[in-house]
Amino acid sequence: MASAETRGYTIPMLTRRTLIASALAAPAAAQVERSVDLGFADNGMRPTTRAFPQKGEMILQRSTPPLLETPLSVFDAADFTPNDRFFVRWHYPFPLAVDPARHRLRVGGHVAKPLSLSLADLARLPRVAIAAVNQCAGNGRGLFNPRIPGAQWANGAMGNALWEGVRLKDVLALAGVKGGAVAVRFGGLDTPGVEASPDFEKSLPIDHALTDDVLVAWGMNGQPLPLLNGFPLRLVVPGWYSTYWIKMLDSITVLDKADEGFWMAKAYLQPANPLADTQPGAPAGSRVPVTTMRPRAIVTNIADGAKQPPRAVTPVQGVAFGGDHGVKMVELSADGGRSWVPAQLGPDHGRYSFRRFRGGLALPAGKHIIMARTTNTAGVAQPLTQNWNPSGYNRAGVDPVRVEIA
Ligand SMILES: Nc1nc2c(c(=O)[nH]1)N[C@H]1C(S)=C(S)[C@@H](COP(=O)(O)O)O[C@H]1N2
Ligand SMILES: [Mo]
Repeated sequence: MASAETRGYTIPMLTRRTLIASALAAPAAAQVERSVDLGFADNGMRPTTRAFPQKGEMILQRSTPPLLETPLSVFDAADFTPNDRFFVRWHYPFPLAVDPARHRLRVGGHVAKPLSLSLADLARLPRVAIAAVNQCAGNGRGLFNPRIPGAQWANGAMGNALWEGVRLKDVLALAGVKGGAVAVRFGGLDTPGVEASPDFEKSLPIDHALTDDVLVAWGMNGQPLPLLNGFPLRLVVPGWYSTYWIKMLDSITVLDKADEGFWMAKAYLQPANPLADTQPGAPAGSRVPVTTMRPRAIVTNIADGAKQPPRAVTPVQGVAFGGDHGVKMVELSADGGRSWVPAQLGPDHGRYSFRRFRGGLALPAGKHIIMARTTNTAGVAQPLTQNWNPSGYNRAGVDPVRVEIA
């Protein structure tokens, strides 16, 4: 395999042969490995499974269409989430194999020249790679109080990868965006099956679609995308929730008016304030689409409710990300936020990446509550109290970790 130098990373170029290999995955019936406790107020036990193609042990939230969650211990082990442990979320049934030689990306709508691009066509554009966190807007929904219907994720509906592909703006330039464009809509190979259900399509405002960091990606951590993560192409929108990161991408449509489709106009809306925060039972008020992520720090080496042996200093480590900015700092507290000690930050892979942290707290025997909070490079600090909204989006507050030293 040849290699390309992009932003300091060496990435194997993806040949047709490697692309085909990854499409051979076939689904298998879900088999239970063990049970894990996701720490919800109730009903938090979930089985794990190894039965999905190209996936190792995952927390099984739903079999069809699959919702597979990454165990926290995976984030504790590396800056980049391995492809075979990366979470999976599909709304609708999707093809179980895709022939990359036949796959076409259609670019149309409000453009000068509609196109149908093969993977080889795309590979002729300048290649870029960006490390970025892919996080479901509903990550942590199962931890909200009061509880909220929907996928009951703990904090494993996220992952960090090095995404390789081409810039969306370069693809759009090939087709020639006409004046008056307002938005760009993206669709994938999955279909609702039920006729009345709307296709899963999402749009970006034209200004954001033309920024440097939005990619049409085929590579993930130096490998082709796993089938379940969108082989052979997906949109990557660093800093934005992954609802926009359309998988098995096969259509790009430039719009000259706002996208009134169900998944933009009716779904993925949140209260119109920075923390998407409201009171249970309050009137809906004005709502806006879910877009950028908030800064979060997640402790990964101590499970909520765990026992730890007495030590002079109890190590606390985890992953942080700054939302749509870099991580400036991570701090730890064991006294409800009255005092904080800084944690050390691990390697910086760019503003959209996980940044691991490691620190310690002097904890005497007994019960404690550990808090980790991050502040991003725009100066936005993670709040100590949890936000709440009726869809369970945008979980942004500190997740306290109960620990007993004994
Ligand atoms: N084609 C398609 N793309 C999609 C979705 C989908 O249902 N279909 N779900 C979105 C949502 S809500 C999430 S959270 C991410 C999950 O990405 P992953 O499965 O690679 O982790 O895919 C996004 N892209
Ligand atoms: Mo999602």
